[in-house]
Amino acid sequence: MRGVTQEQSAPRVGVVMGSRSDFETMQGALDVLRDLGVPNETRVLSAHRTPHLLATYAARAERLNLACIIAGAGGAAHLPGMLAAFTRVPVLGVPVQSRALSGVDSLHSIVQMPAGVPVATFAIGVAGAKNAALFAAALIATTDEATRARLDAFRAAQTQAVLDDPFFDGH
Ligand code: RP5
Repeated sequence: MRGVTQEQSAPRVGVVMGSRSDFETMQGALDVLRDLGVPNETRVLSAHRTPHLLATYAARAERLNLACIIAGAGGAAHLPGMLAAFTRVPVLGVPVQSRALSGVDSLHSIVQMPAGVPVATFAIGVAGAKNAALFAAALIATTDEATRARLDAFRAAQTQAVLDDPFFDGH
């Protein structure tokens, strides 16, 4: 029983960010993972400020057999690409909205990976963080029935919320 409990609480997704200042954005991913019951762990890792830690975390992700890593970063956002260089664990990149260029710099930095080292890239900001978490849940749902059921319920509730809106005319 103890072993089962440990296995259930072992992280399946890593949520990492380049700075504490990214937390407000990445909270969107953490909220979704919590609501869908996906065990996860969070780290601040910087491609620029803590490059060695980044490499260590990539090795940990493989050791834990994480389903994926959600990596958020802003500006010269090298974190997702560098993680992808160090591990075959799929990396889902979230461009954080930067002050100087509103996140377009982050988006371009993350999405324009050269062929051979892929990073799945999401929208700028909280929408991207939430969708990355939903995508992570969908990956896990391919082999985990409980996650599949929770994801289906989330989507059904989302649809129902539109149908229940008084402005919806039924057509
Ligand atoms: C990036 O630089 C981080 O991902 C963050 O979005 C940005 C700014 O970091 P701080 O100066 O706020 O720590 O590496």
